[in-house]
Amino acid sequence: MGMKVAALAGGVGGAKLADGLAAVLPPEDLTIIVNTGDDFEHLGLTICPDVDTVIYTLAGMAHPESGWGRRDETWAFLETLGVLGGPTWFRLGDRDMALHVLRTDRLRAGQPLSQIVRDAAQALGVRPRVLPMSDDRVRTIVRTIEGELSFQEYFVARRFEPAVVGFRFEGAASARPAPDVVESLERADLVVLCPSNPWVSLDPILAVPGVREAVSRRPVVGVSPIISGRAVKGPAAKMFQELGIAPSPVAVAEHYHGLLAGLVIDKADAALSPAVEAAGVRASVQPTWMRKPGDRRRLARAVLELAAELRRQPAAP
Ligand code: FO1
Repeated sequence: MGMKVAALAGGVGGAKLADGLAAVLPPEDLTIIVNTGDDFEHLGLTICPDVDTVIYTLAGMAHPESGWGRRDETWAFLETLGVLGGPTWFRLGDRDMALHVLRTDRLRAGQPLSQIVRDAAQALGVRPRVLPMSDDRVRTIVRTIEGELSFQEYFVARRFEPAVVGFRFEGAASARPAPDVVESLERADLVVLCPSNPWVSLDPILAVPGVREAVSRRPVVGVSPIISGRAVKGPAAKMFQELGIAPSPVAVAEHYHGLLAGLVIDKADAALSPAVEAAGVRASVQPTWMRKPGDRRRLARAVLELAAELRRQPAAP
C-alpha cells in the first residue's frame, strides 16, 4: 500500500499543488481538505469558491489565467444581470452557474455540503477525495482599518485594498469537521500544507475544532506561498506586512509553529534556508512557481521527497 496523503488547500495555489499531488499519487491515497471560510451567499446562491476551484482544477476545467471559474466560459447571464441593474462585481459565468444552482437547491433540501461536493467531483471525473472542511457554516471575516468586511467583499469587491488588522472565522468554534476529515488526517502518513494564504485559506481549516489537533499528530510538510517577499497571487504578503511581519518563508514557518516539520521554499529564497531551519523546520530549496502542469507535478514530488527525507532523518527536537 502506498503513502496516504491529506492536503489542506484553499485558493488557486492550493488547487494547483493538489492537482500536482493528484498526478503523482494513486487517487485512493489522496484526500484534499478544502477551506470553506470563503463561501458566501450571493443572489440567493451559496457560492463555495475554494471547493469549486479544487474540483475544476483537478478536472482540468479551470480557467487557465485566473485559476478560478471555468475555461471556455461565457458571460450571457452576467451581462443580462448588469443590464437589469443587478450586482456584477462577483463574476458568475454561465457554465459555472450550474454548480451554484444545483448546490444551493440540494443544500435547501437539507443535504450536507460534503455529499454535494463528493457528487460534483465524481460527476466531473475527479478521483481523489475532496472534502469541505466542514458541513457547518463558517465565514471568514476580515478585520480592517475600515471595520469588518465579509471575505468576498474584502477580496473581490474591495480588491484587498483596506489594510487588515486581524481575522475572525465566524461559526468555526461550533463547527464540526465534515465526515472523514479527522479520519483522513489520522490515517495520513503525511499532511501537506499547500501554498495557500496562511491567514485566510489554511487558518480557517485549522480553526475547525479537532483539525489542528489531528494535523499536529502527523508529519507535516508545507510549501511557502511567499517567494522573494511576495505572494504569487493574492494578498498573503500584504497581510503579513500589515500585521507587522516581514513576509518571507521564515514568517510562514513561524506562522505554522508547532505543526510544521518541513517547508519547501523557492530557490529565490535559498539564502533564507538557515533561518527556516533555525525555526525548527527542515527546508528544501526548489523551484516553486507553478506556471505549467509539469511544475505542479515536480513540486508535488519535491514535497514527497522532503517528507521521505524527514522520515529517514527526523528533525532534532
Ligand atoms: N475572484 C475574483 O477576483 N473576482 C471574481 O469575480 C470572482 C468570481 C468567482 C466566481 C466563482 C468562483 O468559484 C470563484 C470566483 N472568484 C473570483 C475567486 C474567489 O473569490 C477567490 O479566488 C477565492 O475566494 C480566494 O481563495
